Amino acid sequence: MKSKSTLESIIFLLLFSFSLYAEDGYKLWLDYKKAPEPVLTQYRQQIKNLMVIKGSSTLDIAENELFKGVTGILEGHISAVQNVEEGTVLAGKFTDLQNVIENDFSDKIKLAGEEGFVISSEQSDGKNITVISANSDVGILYGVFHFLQLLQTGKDISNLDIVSSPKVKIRVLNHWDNLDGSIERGYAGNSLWDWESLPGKTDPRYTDYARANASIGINGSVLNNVNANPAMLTPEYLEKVKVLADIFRPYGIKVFLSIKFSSPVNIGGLETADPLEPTVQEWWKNKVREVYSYIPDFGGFLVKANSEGQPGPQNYGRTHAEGANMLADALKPFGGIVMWRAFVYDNNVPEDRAKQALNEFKPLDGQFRDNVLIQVKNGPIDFQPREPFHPIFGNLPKTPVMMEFQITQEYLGQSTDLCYLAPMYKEVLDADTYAKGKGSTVAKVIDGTLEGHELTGMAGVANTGSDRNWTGHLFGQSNWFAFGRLAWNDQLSSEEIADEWIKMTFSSDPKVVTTIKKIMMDSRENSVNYMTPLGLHHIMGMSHHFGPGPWVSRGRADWTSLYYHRADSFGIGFDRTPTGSNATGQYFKPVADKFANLKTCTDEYLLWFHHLPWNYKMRSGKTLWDELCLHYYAGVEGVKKMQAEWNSLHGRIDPEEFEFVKNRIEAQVKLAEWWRNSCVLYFQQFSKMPIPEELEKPTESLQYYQKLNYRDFEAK
Ligand code: BDP
Repeated sequence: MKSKSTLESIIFLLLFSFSLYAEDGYKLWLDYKKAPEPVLTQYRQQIKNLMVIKGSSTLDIAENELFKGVTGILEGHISAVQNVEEGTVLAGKFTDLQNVIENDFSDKIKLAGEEGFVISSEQSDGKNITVISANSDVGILYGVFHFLQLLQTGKDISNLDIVSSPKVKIRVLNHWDNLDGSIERGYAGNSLWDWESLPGKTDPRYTDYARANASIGINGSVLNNVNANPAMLTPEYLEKVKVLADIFRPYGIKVFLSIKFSSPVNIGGLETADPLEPTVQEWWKNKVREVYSYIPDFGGFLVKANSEGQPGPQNYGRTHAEGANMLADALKPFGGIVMWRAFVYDNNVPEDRAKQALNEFKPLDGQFRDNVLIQVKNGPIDFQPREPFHPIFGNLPKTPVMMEFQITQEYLGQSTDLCYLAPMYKEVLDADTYAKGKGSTVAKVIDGTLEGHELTGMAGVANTGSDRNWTGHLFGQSNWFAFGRLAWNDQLSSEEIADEWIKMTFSSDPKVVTTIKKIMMDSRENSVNYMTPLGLHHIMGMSHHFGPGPWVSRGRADWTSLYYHRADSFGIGFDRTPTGSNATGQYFKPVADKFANLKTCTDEYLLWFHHLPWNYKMRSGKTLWDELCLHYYAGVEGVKKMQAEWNSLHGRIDPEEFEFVKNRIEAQVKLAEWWRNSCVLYFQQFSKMPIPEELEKPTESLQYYQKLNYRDFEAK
């Protein structure tokens, strides 16, 4: 009896630890699960064998992936063939396939461009085959991943005719990783890069990281924090960087580095970093040459200069253009680029922070070298739950402007909250700047079509770390995924991307897909509601940026909450109309008027642009105060709904993943309530109006909520 129960518990433990290992989130969206019926039977009829025309390490990777994927999805062994047969999936460069395929598809392959691919159902010698082709090796790798995605998401593959190419050229993750292994605004453990053990020792995760990125078309990694340590450019570190670059290369990923503008002084022994000083220019030229001696395909530099205390050209009375151009000149002979950030604002400048970046950069339009991109955060303040699009978009017609999205949820509940960010990314990409009349969307600014720029890019501040599941919250993976998918194709909808990710990550069970999609699609609006509804912004806790902090009043004015919400006995909100800071005036005409006019400014941006009385009558007919309360309460209710929806999936997805997310949402409910109670009670001090009767009142005092420690709200 006793021994039996021991045996049982051993078996249980074994099973449990197996499942622990199997479904701990490590595999991301690349866990090639068996396809459900009826598609499984169809796929088995259509895919009989595989053939990859090789010739490079990238193509070896493509072949391995194709085998691994198809074997998993079809749950069976698939053989390699040397000649095409009926049902072959054939992958290879266009030049190698031309003669095998009956139809001429040279036009399609032209459209695919340098990195894109073609996937089509073709005939070869009367046999039906599926072709994955491209002009480059990495294009084939992307094509293979896309083909596998079609299978993972149950798509019909009988009549394929796909041509796909990326909308932007530079699709890059920005890692805010420090050399000591910590990550600024990282919520998934430590840095993936183990600088200590590099270059001697590598980690299989470096390869898995590269593979995951390649699977969604990401082609660059900025390895270190924008608040850069100058040591990054020393030979000691360049040797380590080289090892990572060598691992990433066959996956089509280029390495970039953040640099500290004062490096010539910090590590070069010079007395100045003045960009117009010949010795400084020489120093950078030599340094860049040295970098390329380690990494021949090095991507270039990312620069945070004259921003939040970082040194820059202005320390020497020079402009951002002069600083950027000096670096651009050094990189140009090697094909490198500069991504120069526009995240600049200064407490000592007596101007609305939201206006400062455009004021700074507008006069410089046309002065940058052709290998410089200006990297702009999606909104004019700082990765808030909701911001109007940054007025720089459309306003620097002569300069390539790239997007900087934040994937790590610094202001969106970090790794405690489930918040799917694609709707936020899309909101900005789809916004119309009217720079050249109707239809001048931010997406068109970014992908270069509005002004005819060749150099284009999109950056995402990464949420990856050393946690087994990569991103802390399992749903953080969906944001990494969504960023890559949108950088490839900004026309995809949030729903489509969610649909793909759910099927690839969890299951194709319709109940699972519908339920999770609903949760994801509602999640961001819920966050906005319990954090910063109606256009409020920057009212989070000081420094850690996690919980509520509408009361934050100490320190630099533009880092306080009071600066942004401006609540007083009259009302609340930041007047950015012509009677206030006139930030609305930075937008093109119809947009400027839309934001400035109360009749046309939508509720989402109301308090971003207007300071309004507490009893202001909203579109709903309710007072501003009542609406504000209702939004805060709706946010919490929304999370509770997500909780019930998630819990309804019990038994339908992997138990470990189920429990993990369940726990996180429990923590999120508490966090949302903390935000709601704090903000409502805090603002009530000014409005002096009652919380609408139908809403359940906070049980404690404002002082109580104010004293709570944010760490107690982090999901464990
Ligand atoms: C802010 C972050 C800070 C970053 C800064 C930036 O709080 O850690 O250094 O952005 O983007 O949101 O430079």
